[in-house]
Amino acid sequence: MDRNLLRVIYGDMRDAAALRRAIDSSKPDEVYNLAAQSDVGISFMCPEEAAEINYYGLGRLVHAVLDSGLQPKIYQASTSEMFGSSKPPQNEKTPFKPVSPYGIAKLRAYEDFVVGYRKKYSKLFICSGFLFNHESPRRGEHFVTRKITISLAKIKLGLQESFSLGNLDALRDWGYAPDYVQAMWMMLQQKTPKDYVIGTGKQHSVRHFVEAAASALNMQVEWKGKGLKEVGMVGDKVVLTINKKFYRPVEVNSLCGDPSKARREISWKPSLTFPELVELMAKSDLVQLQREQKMFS
Ligand code: G4F
Repeated sequence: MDRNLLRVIYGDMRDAAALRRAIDSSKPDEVYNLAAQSDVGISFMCPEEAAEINYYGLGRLVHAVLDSGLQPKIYQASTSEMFGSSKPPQNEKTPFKPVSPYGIAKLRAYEDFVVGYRKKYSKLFICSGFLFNHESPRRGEHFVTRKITISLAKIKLGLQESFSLGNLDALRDWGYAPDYVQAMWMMLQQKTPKDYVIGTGKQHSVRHFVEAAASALNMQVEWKGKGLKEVGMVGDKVVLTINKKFYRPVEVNSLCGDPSKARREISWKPSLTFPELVELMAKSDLVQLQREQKMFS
């Protein structure tokens, strides 16, 4: 990328004046609000921060746009966590039943500043994607997918013996992050603002993700025991244990997006299957670690 095309403006979702300055000085055609306290587990520990950034932050941003007199199109990152305990498959008509401070803050932001302000300010173009989990080799290491791929790659190279997870049976709809960024852009190219579910339509358990990532690295995981005593073995070695500190106080058990509306109206579809995504992530971590090993040997 040409570095001259990118200008970083310092700011904070908690600072209305900083947001106003960012809008005034960049005069954007499109604004993508991806800023969030995005770790669901952390939101149980820091619920005020979730509200401050994920709810009030969007309010400050929308007001900065309204006060500027400019009319950029705004994309708000909503999330499958807003569906919470609603049964899958989830689509745009599914009732929202969030169970985490993260999901609740995102839902309030959507209801007040996307749906509410769209009615209140007729010239405001604001829309939202209900994005299911989107992953890539760039995913933060505290999210479960990347935690699994990097840990297994380290185990494969003899750099680590084992790692721990929480709930292995949670079901998620995992897709490839660049496809989801494409969907956000497509939403803003529409004439009228509309909201879309973006997901692959397929769900897998955390357990299945572990098995697929191990298999991409030519390892086979076998499960022994039950509950907190369950372990994942490769050959005669325990590579995975369960630690209750990684369980959430309230879990969203089953998410699976129905992206029919996005397929129909903006021709969006995912480009990678689940096994392709897992393999991409696992092999990327393996290659990166091998490169680092060579550099420091
Ligand atoms: O990878 P996760 O932390 O993602 P989660 O909670 O589904 O949220 C992600 O996707 C949402 C939808 O796009 C975003 F809105 C949100 O910002 C974030 O990007 O956890 C996935 C599942 C959960 O059920 C969790 O309980 O994995 C389970 N899990 C089991 N062991 C674990 C672990 N999650 C983490 N982070 N770490 C564990 O050790």
